[in-house]
Amino acid sequence: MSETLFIADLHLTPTQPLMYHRFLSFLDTRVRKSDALYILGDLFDVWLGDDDDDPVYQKIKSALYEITRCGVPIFIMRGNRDFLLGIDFAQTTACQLIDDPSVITVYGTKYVLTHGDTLCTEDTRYLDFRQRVHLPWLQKLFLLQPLFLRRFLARKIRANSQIKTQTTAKTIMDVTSEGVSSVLETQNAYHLIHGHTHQPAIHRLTVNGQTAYRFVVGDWREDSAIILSCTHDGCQLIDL
Ligand code: LP5
Ligand code: MN
Repeated sequence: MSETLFIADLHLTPTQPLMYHRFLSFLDTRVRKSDALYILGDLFDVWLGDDDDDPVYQKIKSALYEITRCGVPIFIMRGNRDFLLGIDFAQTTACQLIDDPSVITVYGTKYVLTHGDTLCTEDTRYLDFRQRVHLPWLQKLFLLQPLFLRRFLARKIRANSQIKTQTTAKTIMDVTSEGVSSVLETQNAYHLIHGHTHQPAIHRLTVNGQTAYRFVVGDWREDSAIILSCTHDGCQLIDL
């Protein structure tokens, strides 16, 4: 069966072997037989630079390369946790880094792909933070720092973010209909796929007077991993 797979928010980290083993086995089984895999951000819980040589990251990179080497293309979008994924990572794994947003046509249907964080247009504190950490000069400066310092700063930012996400209304941290309509209208498309909110669902909406669909893939947990599988017949969410 021809299928193209979409996943996001795996949040892989060396301290959670169950999760990365599940990803390695997913690559080796379903992905190996697929037409392509799109990873829509937050493959990693945090990415502090391509020079981080933790053995677990090496294992994941080898597994990705093993699949791309066999001819299955893997596309990776950066998320709000792993926005520092860079050229070295792409070269080692032969994965293709794609922009956020990206527009693709799969089995004759046009899809807009995005991580999803920029659709949360009411979370202005986050969007302000995002703009800052995407400044190329700041990223360069950060990547020049020794890893222990990068880890220290990342821990501080994560702690700050954890307090924020626990104390902020869920509605503020969700996508807004303005954010969703705006990206679809700009790209002149009627199908949107994203992650980030960890609220897997297929939503029907109206854009420019036409029916549109918003597919939200789930995050990966110990007991579930909700991915999107698209074929010639359409797309469906599947719990692995
Ligand atoms: O990921 P999640 O769901 O928990 O929360 C996100 C938003 N938070 C983030 C931050 C990430 O969790 C941490 C990223 C670590 C990156 C490390 C590299 C740093 C490099 C920097 C240099 C180039 O994305 C959260 C959203 C939520 O999604 C829902 O959409 O609300 O947004 C925030 O929490 C951001 C806050 O609103 C503002 C943060 C101010 C940070 C100030 C840090 C001060 C630390 C000082 C260090 C000396
Ligand atoms: Mn995210």
